[in-house]
Amino acid sequence: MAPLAVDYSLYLVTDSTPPILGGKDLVAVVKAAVEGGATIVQYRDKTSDTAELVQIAKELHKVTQAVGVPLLINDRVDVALAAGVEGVHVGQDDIDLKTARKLLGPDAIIGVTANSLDEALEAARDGADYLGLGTVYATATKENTKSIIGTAGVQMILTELAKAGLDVKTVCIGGVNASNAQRILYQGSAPQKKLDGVAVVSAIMASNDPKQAAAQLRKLVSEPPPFATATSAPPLSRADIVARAPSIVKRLAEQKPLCHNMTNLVVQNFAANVALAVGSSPIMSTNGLEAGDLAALGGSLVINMGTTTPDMRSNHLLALAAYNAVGGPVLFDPVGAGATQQRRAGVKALMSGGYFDIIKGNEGEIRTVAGAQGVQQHGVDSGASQLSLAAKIALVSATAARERNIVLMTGRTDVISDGERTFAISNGHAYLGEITGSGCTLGTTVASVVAAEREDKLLAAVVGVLMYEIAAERAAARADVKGPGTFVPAFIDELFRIRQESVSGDGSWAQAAKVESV
Ligand code: 3NM
Repeated sequence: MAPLAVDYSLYLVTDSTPPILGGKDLVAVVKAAVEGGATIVQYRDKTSDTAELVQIAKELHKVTQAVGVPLLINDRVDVALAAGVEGVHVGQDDIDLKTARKLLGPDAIIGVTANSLDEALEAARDGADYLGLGTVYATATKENTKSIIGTAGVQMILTELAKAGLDVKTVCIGGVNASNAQRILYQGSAPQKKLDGVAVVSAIMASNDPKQAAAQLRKLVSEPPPFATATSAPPLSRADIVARAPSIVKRLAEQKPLCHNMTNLVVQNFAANVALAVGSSPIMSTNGLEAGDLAALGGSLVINMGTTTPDMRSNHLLALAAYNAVGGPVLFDPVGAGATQQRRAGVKALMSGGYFDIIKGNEGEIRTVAGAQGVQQHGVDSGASQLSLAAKIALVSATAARERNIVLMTGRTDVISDGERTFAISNGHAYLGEITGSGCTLGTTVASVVAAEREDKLLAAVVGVLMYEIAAERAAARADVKGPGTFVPAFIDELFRIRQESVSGDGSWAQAAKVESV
């Protein structure tokens, strides 16, 4: 077995091809990278002749040895032996692990690429020191990758390795860069087993300043992302929620945080009015280029995928990155996610492009987010429910655990979970289904509350749902409400009234909460 002290946190894989290395000198780039903070290096060169490989490996080894960083050779045990480096990395089509171990001995570091659970389990059982898990995201650096497994695939493999009691080290590879490294470590890790690092090629090798690129990545991988939830979730009962909801709504009203809505053309005005009624300050900017300035103001963001266009998707991705960078809460409303190919692709692009603190949708939308095959929504409505309450609870909590966020599935009974704590909420009124934008403006309400209560985002989201749905019940019960048309203004009034009551210390509205821990 290899020495225990290997630091896998920033694993550099080299590439000598012109599209990546450009006109730079390989040895100089590696020197800069290890000085910047790369903790382990793999020399990967699929084209040079053997004599040249050995020569370059020796030069690289001088550079890595000087800073105490291990050097591995991709695929070629003979080159590793000839250059006297610390080990090899083998792919599934390379020399097998057991033979490599026999040739290199017990102290060599031997890593194996694993694209699937079976490959990972086999390599770990056969004594690999570490696994390279991937491909996380599609990458131009290696076009013939086998399968794109995303953070969900990485996390699943880690969970199973932990269950099998295999404590092999792991890094993940494919499309990792400074914009996503922290999120990939966060969402790719499992509760029982964390990733030990990220492996990158182009993020360092293609950089004009590889030392700075490595230093930036090293700093990023040593810290949790700004949006990470720090502590393990405290238990939460209905009584806690009812007791705390009014003070959270009061805080929202007092803070009046920005609620930035990138929403569809249908609901912009309604969403802005709902934000005002619940106590946040709405801005409806769809320009991704100004999202950085807005994110700095400390509010939350709603990304609503309705009436989407390719241009809007780019703006959504810019805004998502801006809010993720400062830890500003982001709610994703994947409107009509299962309705068209464009929207299914949109869900994938957004979910692999950033972190959503909360994903809110109807049954069809959440099933699409969860990855169910063959979900066909007819338009943006969910259609007839196909899942029992128990199945909804299982799906919502598993998806939240996988994404390490909060998932809210709306319906006659709403189900909401952070992967550990799950609640069913059955407030609301049928009129909400008779007006346009009720789902979208629920997103605005939840995002507004989360902007004011960030310690426990699940609690905040539950309070948002309750405020919204109890206001709907109160509005529908009014004598002046005769149908959906008169319901809308009364509903805005009731949201406002709940806010005013909370501010004045009357929290009785929360007694109407039909929420239970499930
Ligand atoms: N192996 P970049 S992906 C070398 O999936 C390699 O096994 C992969 O390059 C795998 O960091 C990959 O530039 C290339 O995206 C990763």
